[in-house]
Amino acid sequence: MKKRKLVLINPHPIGNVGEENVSVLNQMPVNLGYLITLMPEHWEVDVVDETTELALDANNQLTFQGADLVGITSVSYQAPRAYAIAHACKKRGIPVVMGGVHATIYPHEVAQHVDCVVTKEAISIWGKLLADFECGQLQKRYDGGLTPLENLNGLYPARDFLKAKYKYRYSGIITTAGCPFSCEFCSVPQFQGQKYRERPIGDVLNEFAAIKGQYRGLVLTDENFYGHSKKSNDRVRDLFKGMVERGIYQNWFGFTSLNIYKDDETLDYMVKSGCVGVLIGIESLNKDALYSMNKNVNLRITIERYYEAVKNIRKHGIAVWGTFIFGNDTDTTETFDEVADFILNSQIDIMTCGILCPFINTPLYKRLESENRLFRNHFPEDWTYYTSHHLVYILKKLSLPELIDGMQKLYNKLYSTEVIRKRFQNSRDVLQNNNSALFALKVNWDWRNVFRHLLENLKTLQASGVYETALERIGKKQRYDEPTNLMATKI
Ligand code: B12
Ligand code: SF4
Repeated sequence: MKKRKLVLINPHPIGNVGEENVSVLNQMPVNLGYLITLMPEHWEVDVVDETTELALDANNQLTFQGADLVGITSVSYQAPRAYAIAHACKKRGIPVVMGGVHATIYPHEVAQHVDCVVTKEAISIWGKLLADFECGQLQKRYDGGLTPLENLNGLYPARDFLKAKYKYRYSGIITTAGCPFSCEFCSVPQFQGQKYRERPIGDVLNEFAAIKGQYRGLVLTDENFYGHSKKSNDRVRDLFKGMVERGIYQNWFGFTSLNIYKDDETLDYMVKSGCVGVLIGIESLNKDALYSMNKNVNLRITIERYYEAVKNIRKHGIAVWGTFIFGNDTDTTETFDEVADFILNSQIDIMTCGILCPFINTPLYKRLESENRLFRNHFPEDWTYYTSHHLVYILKKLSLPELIDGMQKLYNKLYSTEVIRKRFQNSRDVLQNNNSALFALKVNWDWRNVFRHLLENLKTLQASGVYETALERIGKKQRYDEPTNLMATKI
């Protein structure tokens, strides 16, 4: 059979500083790892992860040779870079397949830049796509649908292959997928579906066991590993209990919601299985902001219980990593102090934050578009701003200088060397778990750099005059929430 070569690419816009710059988050692209596992024997594979090595040289020529087919993964902010790579492939006559979040949510745009678009999860159609390609019948679109996670039985991403090339120290592992909620800003319900899919725990345990000790840490790629019902809560307790019983100790962290705080038994198994932290989307301390985000999962717990929740999780030796969103329509100049006080008083171990981001086709995107508030909407170029580390719409109650001042204040209160040190001391004292405390320190340290870039992005926006022009266009002077300047709109 004719030998063929596939090159898989994780694109990265040059100069972007985001979560990929946090050491514990800079992990191998497990999505590409699944595609590699599914490759037929007569295919040779190479990978280019642009967070480490560029796929294009200074003249926008490909840096790799010999590909018969190129596959690119992309979330929205990576799309312009993905298209630049696809154009370079086209010049060399190499067909390109693109998949991932952006291709799933915005396939008609992607189709203008590549030969073949794969929507949703590729596992079920990847073999067919390759076979079609081999007989010259590559189709323009394949829809992989949502994979029942029972189908992953024994199918693990090709971690050894990826690690051999880039020496990754962290990896991801799937235990569930999907989310039944529909927060206004989030792409997950559209992309992974609203059904909460659970992978059989025996299979997850086998995968954990197969890679035990090979990585400094694993990230559970699930949106919420704890789940949304008593049944899923029981399942996940059995998973961590299974890790403990099988002696699979492995440092890991995952995303969940605050409601896990009441489940002492599960928290106990979690820490015994190696859990160092839980990342929780707290998003805001303002009830109206949570209502407008449709963040029911937090509203149910109630903001008043946040302190108790943080305290109880920490009591088990697990670091609490709270994420916050700024730039909400209800945010005022007071919001930043309120959040900083909450972080310091509740002693949350890690706080990371972003600017509200209207990811494509989310309810938030549609609302801001209908209110004429988006000013980064020259696509595809402007997708690079859709990371949560740029402002892309006109703020409601805040002016841009007020947002910058507020974020700067937050930075000063939480990220000075002295405060980071004090918080580390507190993590060590309270968690009584060096792994968790060091994990928190590492993230805080790396996040300080990401936060500086976020501030820089806002200041660059202010200096560019783009925000002022956007305000003028809709007849406002400083913010959306002020009377329209009719003179300006007439002009
Ligand atoms: C884990 C995770 C992370 C991890 C790891 C990311 C990584 N590089 O591996 C961390 C925490 C580092 C992270 C960072 C970021 N993330 Co993130 N992340 C996720 C999460 C929760 C799961 C992704 C995952 O690993 N799934 C498991 C793998 C196996 O599935 P998959 O990626 O979907 O791949 C399948 C298909 O998509 C398809 N496919 C994918 N690629 C390709 C390529 C080809 C050629 C083909 C054929 C098919 C194909 O087939 C795969 C197998 O079935 C998703 C939400 C979600 N539930 O999907 C958000 C999500 C992808 N992240 C998001 C964002 C915004 C980010 C950041 C920009 C945040 C920031 N402010 O910095 C950064 C970007 C970092 C980067 N360079 O990618 C958004 C993207 C939204 C959008 N429209 O752009 C999502 C959807 C979350 C959300 N709230 O909306 N993320
Ligand atoms: S933010 Fe979390 S809870 Fe809300 S829809 Fe997205 S994944 Fe679900």
